[in-house]
Amino acid sequence: MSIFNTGKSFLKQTKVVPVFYTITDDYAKYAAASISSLMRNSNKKRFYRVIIMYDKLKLRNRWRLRNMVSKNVAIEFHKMKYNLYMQIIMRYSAKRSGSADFYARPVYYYRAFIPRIFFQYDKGIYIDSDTILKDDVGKLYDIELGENAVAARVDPKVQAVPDFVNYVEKALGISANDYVNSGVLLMDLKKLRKLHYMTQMTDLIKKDADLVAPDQDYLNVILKGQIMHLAPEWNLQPEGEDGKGAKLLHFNLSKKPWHFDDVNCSEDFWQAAKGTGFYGDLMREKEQYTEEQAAEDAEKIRALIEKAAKLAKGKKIFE
Ligand SMILES: [Mn+2]
Repeated sequence: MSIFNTGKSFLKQTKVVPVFYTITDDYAKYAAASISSLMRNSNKKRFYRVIIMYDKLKLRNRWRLRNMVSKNVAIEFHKMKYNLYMQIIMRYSAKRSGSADFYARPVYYYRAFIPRIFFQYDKGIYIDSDTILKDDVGKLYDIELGENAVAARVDPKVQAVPDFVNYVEKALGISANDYVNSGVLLMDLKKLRKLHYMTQMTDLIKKDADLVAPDQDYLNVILKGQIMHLAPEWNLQPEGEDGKGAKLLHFNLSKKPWHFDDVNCSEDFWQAAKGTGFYGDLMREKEQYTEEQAAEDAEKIRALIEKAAKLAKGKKIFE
């Protein structure tokens, strides 16, 4: 066992709620706020295991995250191995680095490895780092998946933009009423193993298709018809949505509380960030975020919408 494990392996795997984050050094500070909020809202009678998957992560960041460990929430790290799947993903991501390809970093695909790497679990939760828990994540874990492979929320950002709707319906062949956001996933790991999800994904990646939101597009295409729709409260997106009744806030796409002042529900983020060793880093990031960067980020979204519009006019991508 590495010194970065917390020594809580005595916890029975079946009783633990496993929650996965996938991060790089630049995400560590956001993940810290999310994990802090997860702890604060956890059921003190239950045990949770936060598993942070990474490729490269500074020792300093690992220490600071590990130090957040609490009585009922263990924190563990898993370093990604450069196996064949990882190589395929890294090669694919390296090729795509245009302004509209900011969803093409390898870290976005790590969630697909969860069923393959963590055989000890039959069920697990994946959460994006740009999130804040407002309720017990154990309640999300307890939702019955039935015959479905995953549960996720229908993507409100797609439904709000006609070019995205056209893209998912024409280019991917999925109704916008079914296309889900992959930022919060309740996964039936047993089922995903049985479906060879990772292999299916890398087989599609090998086709080298140009997509709008690769990891999310692959998930929707591969698991079509096997995705349960999660209540919006479990992936409430404060940009354009009222935060009332939220169980999980997801600062999806452009409006990040660590960049802007006027972000709905940003007080929830800063409150959670305060309890972590990353508060100063987050404050600094906000101070240093320039108008040029804001313009650049807005341009990325614009380019993404433009790309969606273009791809919607072409053939269906996966036949
Ligand atoms: Mn996100």
